[in-house]
Amino acid sequence: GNADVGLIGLAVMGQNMALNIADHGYTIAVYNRNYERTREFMAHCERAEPSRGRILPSAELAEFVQAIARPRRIILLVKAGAGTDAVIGQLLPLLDRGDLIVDGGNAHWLDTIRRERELDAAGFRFIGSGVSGGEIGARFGPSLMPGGSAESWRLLEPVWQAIAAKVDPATGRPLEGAAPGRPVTGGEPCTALIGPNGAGHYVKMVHNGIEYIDMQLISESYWLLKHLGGLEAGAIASVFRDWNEGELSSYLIEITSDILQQKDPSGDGFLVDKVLDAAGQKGTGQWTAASALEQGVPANAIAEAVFARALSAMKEERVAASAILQGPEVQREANATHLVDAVRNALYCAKICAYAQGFQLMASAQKTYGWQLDFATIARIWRGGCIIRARFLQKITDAYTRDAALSNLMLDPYFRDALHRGQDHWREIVMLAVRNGLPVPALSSALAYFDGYRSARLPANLLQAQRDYFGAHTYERTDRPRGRFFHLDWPAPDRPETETGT
Ligand code: NBP
Repeated sequence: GNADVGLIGLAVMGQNMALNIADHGYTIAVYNRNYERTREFMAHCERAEPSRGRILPSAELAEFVQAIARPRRIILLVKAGAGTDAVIGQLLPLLDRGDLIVDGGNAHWLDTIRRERELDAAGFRFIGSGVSGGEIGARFGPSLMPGGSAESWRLLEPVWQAIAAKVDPATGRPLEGAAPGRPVTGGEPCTALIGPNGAGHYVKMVHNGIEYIDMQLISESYWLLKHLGGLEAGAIASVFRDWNEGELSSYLIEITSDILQQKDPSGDGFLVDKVLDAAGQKGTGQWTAASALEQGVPANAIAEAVFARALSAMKEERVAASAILQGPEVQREANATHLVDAVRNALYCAKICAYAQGFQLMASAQKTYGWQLDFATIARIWRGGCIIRARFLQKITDAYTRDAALSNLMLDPYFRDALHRGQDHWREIVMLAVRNGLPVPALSSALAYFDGYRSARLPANLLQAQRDYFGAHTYERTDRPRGRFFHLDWPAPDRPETETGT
């Protein structure tokens, strides 16, 4: 065969990525379990896609494999989990040693570690790659986060660099304007080898966790402007449009502005006011929070964003409770201009903390899994293509370029100064929300993280004493070196304090 690449799974993501690859001049063999999907896709290509001549459909998996030049590069975009294992199992007997399988699904990183190990032992290559940007990203330039060996990456790199989102190196902004058959050329591609085995999928997962908190922070800000400022959706759209001109400039702020100004196509008023307030989730936010708990990394704002979705989903229970549990009357703020400014600062400060948490989580995971992550590069490839793309990410790249070993993003001079500038407003906003009974779990937990992280002393002295009291868990002393542990028989304090071995 002489197709340059193969792709399995022609649902939304697979179709769009296949077209992206073909638009970049590659010949691509495609296969889907249910052939009807393949037929529909090819019919669409015939109607509307200039690159259709480079897309080669197969009805049979063996025929598909034979159509691809060796060493083969085969991209999987099937439902993550059992679907991925099933496809790999069917493929293996048809492949030759040295062929490369690339899993572009949202796999759990531990599955990716396992698959890479199993395939490597059998003589095959495997890359688990995060793909971000939804269907539009897949079509015209996603952010791609591959994990695998350097040799595997050499096979995939030209394709991944070609199809990834491109960023203007001078401004750090995504290059736009791609259309079917006319991809964007030039610019820095939003992809780089993240690390071995599961590193790419782990980083993609953290990206999604950050996406959860970014969205939650924006939603809380909208809620405060609505209830404390008394602004209607259309007015809040203008606020977000202004914010999109400054340091908050990002894809999520931009689409929020679009969403808020959208009128209800089937009635009066704004559509957002009619959308049911019950959030769904597909699991990557939950994985991020669970991984943070497992690693003992305080990513509390990211976890709050997952819990906030869970609480929102209890719609009927909340409606029933709202008739029973009472809070304060909401008092409008007289000065809307000040409110808007204060909310903007609160949002920006909390966003810095949220990203600090995401990067701390990755810093911890790399120790656990033996990766060496380059945080400047990770922020760099998130500048375009993905859902969290933002001007802000250039600042993160700059911070890790200044100091690759930065222990926390908040300590970088740029972000430190931003937190110092914004924190009065941030505190004011959290206090206003609390006083008015408006829930702001993300804005307030990020503030608790900031205040906790910058506190040389915390009340854990008492907590540790409690642990020693009921469980003899011992304590260290502020007036003794770290690593020396003491115990007191608290109910009988005339017994002497003892120093224990460990
Ligand atoms: P889905 O996640 O809905 O998966 C549908 C595809 O998986 C179809 O091609 C289906 O084939 C195939 N499939 C299934 Br289900 N079980 C299979 C099996 N046992 N053997 C072979 N094929 C099987 O598609 P998607 O939304 O395009 O997402 C693809 C991947 O990309 C997923 O892992 C997803 O998590 C990830 N992702 C999605 C997005 C997004 O925005 N949607 C973004 C980033 C990553 P069939 O037609 O025969 O049923």
